Amino acid sequence: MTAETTPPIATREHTVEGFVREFLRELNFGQGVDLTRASVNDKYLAMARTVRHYLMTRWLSTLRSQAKLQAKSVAYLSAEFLLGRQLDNALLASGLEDIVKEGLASLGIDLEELRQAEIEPGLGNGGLGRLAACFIDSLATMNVPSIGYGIRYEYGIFKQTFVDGWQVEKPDDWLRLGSPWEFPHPEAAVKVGFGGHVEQYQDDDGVVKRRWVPGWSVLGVPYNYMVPGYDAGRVNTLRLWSARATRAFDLEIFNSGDYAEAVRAQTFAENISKVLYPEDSTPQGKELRLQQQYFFVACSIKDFVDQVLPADFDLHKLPDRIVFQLNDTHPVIAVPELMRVLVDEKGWEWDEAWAVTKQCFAYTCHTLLPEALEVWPVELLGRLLPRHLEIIYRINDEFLAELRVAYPNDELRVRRMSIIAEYPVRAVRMAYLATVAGTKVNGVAELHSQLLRDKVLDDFAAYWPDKFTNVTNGVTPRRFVKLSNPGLSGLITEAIGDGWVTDLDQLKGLEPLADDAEFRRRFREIKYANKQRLAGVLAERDNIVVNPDTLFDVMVKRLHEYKRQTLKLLHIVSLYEKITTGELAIGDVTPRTFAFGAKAAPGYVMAKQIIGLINAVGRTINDDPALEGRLRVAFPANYNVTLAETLIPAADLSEQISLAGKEASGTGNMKFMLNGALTIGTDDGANVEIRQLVGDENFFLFGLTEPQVAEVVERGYHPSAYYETNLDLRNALDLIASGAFSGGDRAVFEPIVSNLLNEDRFLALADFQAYVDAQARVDAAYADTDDWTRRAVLNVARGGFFSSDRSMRDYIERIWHTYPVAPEA
Ligand code: KOT
Repeated sequence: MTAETTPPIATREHTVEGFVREFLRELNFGQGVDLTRASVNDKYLAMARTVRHYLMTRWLSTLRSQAKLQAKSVAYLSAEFLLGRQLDNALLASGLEDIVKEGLASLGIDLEELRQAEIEPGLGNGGLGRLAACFIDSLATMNVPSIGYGIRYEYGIFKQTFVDGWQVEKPDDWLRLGSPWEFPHPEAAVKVGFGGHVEQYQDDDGVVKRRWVPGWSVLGVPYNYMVPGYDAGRVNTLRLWSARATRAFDLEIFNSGDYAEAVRAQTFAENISKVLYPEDSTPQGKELRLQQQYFFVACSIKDFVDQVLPADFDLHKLPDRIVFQLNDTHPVIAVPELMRVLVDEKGWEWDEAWAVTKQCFAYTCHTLLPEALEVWPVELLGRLLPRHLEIIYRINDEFLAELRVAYPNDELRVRRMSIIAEYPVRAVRMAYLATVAGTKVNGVAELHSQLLRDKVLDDFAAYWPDKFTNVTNGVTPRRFVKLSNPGLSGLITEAIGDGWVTDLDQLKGLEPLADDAEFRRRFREIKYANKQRLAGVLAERDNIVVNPDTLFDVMVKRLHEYKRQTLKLLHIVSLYEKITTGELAIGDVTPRTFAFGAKAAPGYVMAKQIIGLINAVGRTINDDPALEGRLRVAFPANYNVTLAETLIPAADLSEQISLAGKEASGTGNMKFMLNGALTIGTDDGANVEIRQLVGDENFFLFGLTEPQVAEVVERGYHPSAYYETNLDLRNALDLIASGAFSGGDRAVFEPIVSNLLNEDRFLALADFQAYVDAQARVDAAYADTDDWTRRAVLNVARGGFFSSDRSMRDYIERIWHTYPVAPEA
C-alpha cells in the first residue's frame, strides 16, 4: 500500500457499545486513568476526544477532496472567533447525542456534569467575534469550501467579577485544564518578520528592487480546530495561530551568555498571541495590537499560498481559488502583505501584483462610530512594518492619481479620500485601504449599509457605486435554537418537521399555529420551563433569586454608552421612585425581572461606572420589602456565550435600545426573536428588518429615527432641557444624584448624572419618555398572556431570515461567487 491508496481508518462504530469502548480507551490510554479514579475533567477530556474521533472521517475526506478538486475557497480572516463551548455542538454534528447519553449512563456518568466541565473558548469580545463563529458553522453546514484564520489567544476575554458591585477583571485562563478540541502543528510553523529596514538591491538582470530586512521575527504555530457542519458532509477547518520564539532567540540564549535577557526576548515574541484586547468597538492604538494583526494575516497568507495551494500553482489565478474576507479592518494589513509577497518575494511587476491583489479581498465594516474606525500612525506602522508602509504609500499615490483624473478640479475631495490622514497625526485609515483594495464593501444590516454609503464612506460610494452592498447578519440556528432551546426545537419539529434546522425559512410553517390555542399553551409551557431552567442556573452560578412568574426583560450585550443600558436603568429607577413616593401602587406594577449581562472594556471608565450603578440600583430594589418581590434586578457577572444559551430562551422581552444610527446590526436581537421574545427597540441596525418582518403590531418601537437624531444634533442637543421639562425623568435622575443607591454618598454616581445632564452623547434623555411609554405598552400587552404568546409565536415563525445560512448565501451570491462542494464519502 502507498500513502495514496491507504484508506483512512478513522471510521467509528455508531453504537452505544462502540462509543463506550472508544470512550474507555481514551480514558485509559489518553488520560491514563481508569473509570473509578477518573476526575470529571478526565472524563470530559476523554469524552471530547472520543467525539472528535467520530468527526475525523469527515474531516479527512474534506481535506482530501479539497486538495483534489481545487475549488474556490473562502478564507475568513478575523481577529476574533467567539466559539462558545464545543462539546454540545460536536455531539449534534456527529449525531451522537442519544448514543452518548445512553453510553455514559451505562457507566454511571452524567453527561450534564461533563458539559459543565468545559471552559468556553472566549476568543472574542462580542458581536463581531460571535458572528465569525456563526458564519463558519453555516459554511460547513452548507458544504462551502472555507477556512477560518485567526489568533489562538492564550487568554481570551477577561472573566468579569463584581466586588461591591464594581467590575473587577480576572484573566481567562481557558487552557488550564487542557484543550481537547485543538490539533497543534508545531512542525508546520511559519516565520513572520517585524521591524528592521528596507534595502535597495539589483536583481540578476540588474533591475533595482526593494526588499524588507526584518529586525526580528517570530514563529506562528498553527492550531487546527474542526468546524463540523450539521448533518452534512463537510468538516471545515479553523486555523488559529500561536506565537513562538524563533530559533534565533534560542541561539541568542546560547551565545549571548545573558540568559535572563534572552528569555525576556523569548517572552516578548510569545506575547503576541498572549491576550485578546478587550475593547469592543473602540480600537486601542497599541503596538502589540498591530503586531497581532500582522502576525495572524502574514501566517495565514503564507499558509494559504505555500501549504493549501499546490506547489505548482500559478498565482496569477489566485482570485479563482480564494477570496479573503476581511472581518472589519483588523486584518487589512493583509493587503500590503499580499503585495509584498507577490512583488518582493515572487518578483512580479507592481501592476501585475495589484491586478491580482485587488481581486482577492472583500471587506465587511461593522461599525458607524467614528472613534471605532481604525487608524495606524505612520510613525508606528513604519517602525514595525517599514516595507508595508512603502507599499501603502504607493497604493495611495496611484489611487490619488486616478482620482485626480476622475475629479480634475476637486482636490479637496481627493484629499478627503486619501488613505493617509494628516491630522491629528499622519496615519493610515484602514477602512479606506480596505475599500480601495476590496472587490466589495458590505455593511451588516440594511440601515447600516445605507449609512455607510451616505455618510462614512460617501465619497467612495460615489466613485464606486457597485462596490457597496449589504449583507444582513444572521445567527446559527444550530447553536441558538436547536441546542440552546431543546423544548422549543422539539415543539417546532413536531409541528413542521426538522427541516428548519438547515432551512430556517421553514419556520413560516408555524404561522397558522399562532392561532392554535393548544400550540400556544405548549409554547408558553416551554417558555416557562426555560425561565425555571434559568432561575436554577442563576441561583447556582450567581446566588441570584428570580421568579419565573414574572416578565423576563433582558438586556445582554457589551456595556457601551451608545447601547444605552442607562436608558433601561432610568426606567427602572423611575418606576422605583414612583412606588416609593406612593405615586404608583405596587399592586399595579407588572411583576418584572430586569436582567442585565454586560462586560465593560477595562479602561472604559464611564462603562464601569454604569455597571456599578446597575448593581447599586439592583441591590436597593432587591432588598426593599415594599416591592414585595414584584420587581427584581438580576445582573449575573461574566455574561458569555454559555450564559446566553440559557438566558435568551428564557426571555419574554428583548431590549434593543441603542441610539438610532449607532448599532451596526446587532445579532442578539435575532437570537431573542428566534426564541420567542418580543422586542422593545429603536429603529436601528437589524431591528429595522426585524420589525418589518414581524410587523409593527408585534414589536415595541420607540425613539428618534436616525434622520431625527441627525437633526437634533445639528440643531444643538441640550439634555438638560429634558430634565427641566420631564418630571419623571428629573425625579429619577435626582434620586440617583441624591445618593439613594450609594449609601447617601452623592459623589459616587455624580459622573454619570452630570454626563447625562451636560453631554449625553447618545441622547438617552431625549428618548426617555418614548421608552417609558413603550414599556407601558409592553405591560398592557403582557397582561393578555395568551395574546402575548401569539405574538411570540409569530416572532419565531417570521425569524427565518436571520439564519446565518441566509447571510452566507448572500455573501456567496453578491461577493464570493463560490460553490458548495460536498466531500466524497
Ligand atoms: C470593533 C472594533 C472596531 C470596529 C468594530 C468593532 C465591532 C463591531 N465589534 N463588534 N461589533 C459588532 O459587530 C456585530 C456583528 O456585525 C454587529 O451586530 C454589532 O452591531 C457591532 O457592534
